[in-house]
Amino acid sequence: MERRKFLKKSSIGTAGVFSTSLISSCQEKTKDTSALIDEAKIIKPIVVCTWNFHNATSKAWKVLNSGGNALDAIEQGVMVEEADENNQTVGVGGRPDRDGNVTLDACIMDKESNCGAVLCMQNIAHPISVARKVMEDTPHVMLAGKGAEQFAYEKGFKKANLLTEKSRQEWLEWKKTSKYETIINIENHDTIGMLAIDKNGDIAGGCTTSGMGYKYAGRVGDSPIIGAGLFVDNEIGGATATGVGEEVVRTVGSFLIVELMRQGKSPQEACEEGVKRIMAKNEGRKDFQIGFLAINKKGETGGYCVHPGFTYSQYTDEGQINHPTESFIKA
Ligand code: SD4
Repeated sequence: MERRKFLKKSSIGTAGVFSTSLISSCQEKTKDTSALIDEAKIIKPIVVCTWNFHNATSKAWKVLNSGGNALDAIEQGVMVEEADENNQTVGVGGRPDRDGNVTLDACIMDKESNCGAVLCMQNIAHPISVARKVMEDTPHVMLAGKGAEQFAYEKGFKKANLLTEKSRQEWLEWKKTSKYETIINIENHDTIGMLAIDKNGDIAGGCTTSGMGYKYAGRVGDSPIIGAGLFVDNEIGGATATGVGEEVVRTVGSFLIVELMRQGKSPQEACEEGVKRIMAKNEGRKDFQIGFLAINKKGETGGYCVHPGFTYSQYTDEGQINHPTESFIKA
């Protein structure tokens, strides 16, 4: 009895010593990394987002350039796409699930690793703002479905019709030939993931989508999952993803990319490694697109994708540019 107690105590002791030394070595590494950053060389403020959503980066830039913080820039930036009826992968105008219901996913993360998300939420036009309310006003990180919608009403959000006539007509067409089967389409894109650094050098990120078109009812992809569709560590950088979420979830893609940057990779190298990890688990498959976008604490950015075609929009005090990216499968 006494011996068992001793063993238990000593193993806890060992684990304690081990984890303490592990934690302190990690902390040292983190400290070293930031010590290497030459303040004068940091590009800030800066905002980047998936695809060529220049209106979204313009809006975010206005917030950053007038001294606003990265979190406000993210929220206001991605709201531009959520409100755009012509973008059929985000917010109002998004393609419905196979039953004809538009369900939205979004998440947001700040410099202190606070985060909030809504999953599979209907009838609310700005899921990113509801995600922020989850982060700021509840003890939770994620709210899903009816609960998320109810919470949004409690916070003053108004009920909105998300299904536009265009998306409804396309869904009706799809129903004629689809046999009710969801198809993973390599052109399934236009989700917005955004990363920003404000004038104080603090990073935030957000991601918002209507998900895969004609998905099963209740399906949730990577976009509202912290670590998969988005991850921010204010000491290191941030990453976000677009494309077929199932594959991003399987590798916890955005977390992986931030961890690779922590180990010393550039944002570009980290995104390439992230895509390669996914492709290693999908040998021979060519039927899906994924794009990763990353930024590090210095304001360096990178992007990489499975198939050609992924671009990202960037805004700094040098103006706005569109970055094409390289791809794993060549054109
Ligand atoms: C999802 N990743 O729900 C999202 C879809 C997407 O560009 O990114 N489309 O899987």
